[in-house]
Amino acid sequence: MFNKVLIANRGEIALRVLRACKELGILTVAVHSTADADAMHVRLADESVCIGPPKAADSYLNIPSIVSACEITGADAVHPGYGFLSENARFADILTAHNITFIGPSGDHIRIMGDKIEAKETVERLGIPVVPGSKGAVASEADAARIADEIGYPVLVKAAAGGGGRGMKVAETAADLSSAFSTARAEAKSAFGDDAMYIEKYLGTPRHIEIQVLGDGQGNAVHLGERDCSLQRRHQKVWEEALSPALNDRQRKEIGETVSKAIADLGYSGVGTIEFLYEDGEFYFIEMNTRLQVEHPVTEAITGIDLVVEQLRVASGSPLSMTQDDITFSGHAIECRINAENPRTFAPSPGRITYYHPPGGLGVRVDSAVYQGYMIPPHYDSLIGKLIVHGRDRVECLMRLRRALDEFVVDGIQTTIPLFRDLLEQADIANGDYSIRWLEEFLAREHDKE
Ligand code: MV4
Repeated sequence: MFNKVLIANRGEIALRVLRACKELGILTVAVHSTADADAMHVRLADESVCIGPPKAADSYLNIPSIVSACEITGADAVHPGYGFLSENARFADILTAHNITFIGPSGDHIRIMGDKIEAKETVERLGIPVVPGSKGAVASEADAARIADEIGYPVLVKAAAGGGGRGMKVAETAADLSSAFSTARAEAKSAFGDDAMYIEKYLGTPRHIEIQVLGDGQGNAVHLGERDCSLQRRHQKVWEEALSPALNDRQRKEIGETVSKAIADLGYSGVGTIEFLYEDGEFYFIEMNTRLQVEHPVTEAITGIDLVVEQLRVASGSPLSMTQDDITFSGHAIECRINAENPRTFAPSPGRITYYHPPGGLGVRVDSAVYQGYMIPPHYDSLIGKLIVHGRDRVECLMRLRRALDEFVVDGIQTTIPLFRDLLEQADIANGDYSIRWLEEFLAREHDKE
């Protein structure tokens, strides 16, 4: 196992990683920008290094500063958390070249999954079902029109370098294709400097269901069930739950086994998430994330497995400590993302937390790095915490969530907590009856009421 791990992140995820390291007897190094000198991850780490000014590009994304911090402190591994450098293949390669372990998959696996065309080709070869669409990149508008006619409208034009919804346009009919293609392509060119495009059948009202996997790079892999992340706003997840209200045990076993076999065959090491759209009983792969995800605690709640501990174990060269038969799913878990935002407009609301009282009790977990008196800096994303509740079934989980939200007090700033109280009043939420469109339609209805 590692002696000392540097955590190349901030906020709640830096704390999450730090906790796993401490429980394994590993020393921790925090890095921070000048804006984060008072942050909790800095206070709780064994050592800390200031790596630059507030702007992320100059600190948390500054590879030379982070490598220097490793050399100064003698860290033998780096955990990247999520966001920032967590899916940067060059960072993984540079650390490896410096004899520092990147706690994550190989640079090559990150690179493959970062190119959405290559990712799709790769997983399709491994037996994972994908969305019908172009074979590889689409060269020209004429090519696009021919392929779209074959697939049938509506179609979605996507950027190979995209993900998270950027560089994506729907063409409802053949008449829309030319403008959809050129708009999406121009967007991709300016956002990513890469205008390779592909085309897919557009699915109208799917759910977003993702499968958590864990591989050891030695030919072993397991799946840890799915998370339903359909409740999103502008490609930001708001509420995640496990297991999905839409799947039965037979479907779960079938897609889970398909995915874990593919991940084993790929020789993948570390945690990963295979994202699917799910519509009319069918799964369609869209992307793979090669990092630990924000919503990983719902999977931890229903499996009892510490995903960060598993990351540390496989990154240090241990084979998987479990087989698929060791993994069972118990009860139901829901995560609410608590953002420092206006709960109606979602405008950021940084500032000082004047009073803070998190909920507690059986089945309640709060992952957060804030505290009473903490000043939320305006430079980073607005996630200030996650409330994760676990119950024996979904009904108990919903009741516990309502109770926990009622206990939660965050004063001095605006948060998304009131949104979750409203969501719990909705019959569709109580019934688990929602698609990727549900939340934006709900917010539009609420807006019209005012
Ligand atoms: C799609 C789709 C419908 N059909 N692909 C959005 C971001 C990127 N991860 C993939 N996305 C989508 N791909 C096909 N063929 C709809 C979306 C999509 C979406 C997906 C998951 C969660 C929320 C979403 C919101 C809008 C669009």
